Amino acid sequence: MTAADRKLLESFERALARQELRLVYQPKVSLRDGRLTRVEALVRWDDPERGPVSPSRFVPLAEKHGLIDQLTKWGLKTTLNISAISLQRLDFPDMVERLCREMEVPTDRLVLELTEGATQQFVKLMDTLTRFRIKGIGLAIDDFGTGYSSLLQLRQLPFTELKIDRCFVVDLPSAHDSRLIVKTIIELAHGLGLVATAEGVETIEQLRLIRELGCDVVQGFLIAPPLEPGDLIGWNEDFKRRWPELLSDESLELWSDVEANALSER
Ligand code: G
Ligand code: MN
Repeated sequence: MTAADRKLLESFERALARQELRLVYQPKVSLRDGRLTRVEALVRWDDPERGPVSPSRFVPLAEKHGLIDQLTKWGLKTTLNISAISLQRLDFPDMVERLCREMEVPTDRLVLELTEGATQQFVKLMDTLTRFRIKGIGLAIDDFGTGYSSLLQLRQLPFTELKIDRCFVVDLPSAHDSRLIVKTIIELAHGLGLVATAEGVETIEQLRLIRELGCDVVQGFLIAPPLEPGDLIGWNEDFKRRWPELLSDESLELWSDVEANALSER
């Protein structure tokens, strides 16, 4: 362990003791019926000296400190971001399974969201990923279409869900090429038997387009920002009312026809 990591770990342990660490939960809803399918758990740590510390820095340390306990206690289907570093340990799937058993949470309720990094290529993690799948744990490929993620992974690795990076979602209403890319990614996901999820949906137009293109699950500020645990039930009640309203615009049909034609003309 480096000196910086040791310091971070010490601060992290202090933060845990002082309860400065918290989890927020961002709903993921079905584009078919607007129902809550899972929540993505996101860790927030505001260190008094460092300020907000990125989960990508402390999550590898956090996993050893009961983080998963807190998540799974929630009894909701949960997706959890996992750093590729912890995946290098072959016993990691066993550890996650053991925690699930201790918390009496069925493993098929858990989906791990993975982002590929420069030094942690998924293809090198085949054994670990396969072990997760054998245990029934789902695997989502996060931020698909950017960074290091590649088509090779989809062919070779046992993913169950593909998350379309928000950079493609942002300009769906304005950019033809983004729409084509998203459409193709969704078809690719479905062809491979994967759930297609769109991240970062912030506007009604984006929501309608992504639904139009056949995406399965949506997540983003329009649906809900990451929420405090106590706010989830209230949000869910409210969203059941909001969902039909989000889609009930007669002009939408006309408009999406125009879009569909434009796409097929390319
Ligand atoms: O890489 P990943 O998809 O796990 O990123 C999750 C982060 O994205 C969280 O920090 C969350 O707050 C943020 N986020 C969630 N929804 C939206 C959104 O609609 N727009 C933007 N810009 N960020 C979002
Ligand atoms: Mn994620």
